[in-house]
Amino acid sequence: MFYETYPFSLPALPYAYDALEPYIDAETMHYHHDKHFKSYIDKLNAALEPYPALHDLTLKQLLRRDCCLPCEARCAIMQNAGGVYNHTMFFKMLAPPDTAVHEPDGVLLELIERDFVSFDYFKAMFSDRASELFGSGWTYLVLTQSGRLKIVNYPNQVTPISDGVQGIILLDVWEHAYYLKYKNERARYIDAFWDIVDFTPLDE
Ligand code: MN3
Repeated sequence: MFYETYPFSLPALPYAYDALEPYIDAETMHYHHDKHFKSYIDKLNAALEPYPALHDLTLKQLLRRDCCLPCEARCAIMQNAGGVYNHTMFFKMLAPPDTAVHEPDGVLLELIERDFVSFDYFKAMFSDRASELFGSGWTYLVLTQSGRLKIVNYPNQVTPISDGVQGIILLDVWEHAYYLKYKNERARYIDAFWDIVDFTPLDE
């Protein structure tokens, strides 16, 4: 997906729509993947269509090119490319509760223990940051250029690429990600996330 260029297409979910039950319900997954995610793909393609010079760029190249995009299309391209990038990462790093790798190991675990003391303490801090995110956005664990892990809240469809850092795990804190099942109880959705997050390394 991250090597794809215009026209972008909706990647299939790597598991069944009901595979994340009871933590995320099938109806939410249908709306989230088939409507919300698809809408970012469609709007990104529409925004890029008039600009053949941008048709050979990957998602990351587009997101890094923020300053040099055509003025009149810059917002539409950045917002929708961000939506495509964030949702691609998000659906890839979830997995059915019985197959998900619930805890990191190796280098990532060492970095988490160095920067957050323990994995449990990291989870509590990540959950707190997701709870306090105001409005719509994403909570990310990122690796900075100096090699430190940080938990960062990004508004709307901003991505870690705009900070020049590498996203590792992320949680969609837009209401569309949880409202059908959890209504106003965002904390219950955040708790459920830890049962379906998959620490199998991302193959970027
Ligand atoms: Mn979403």
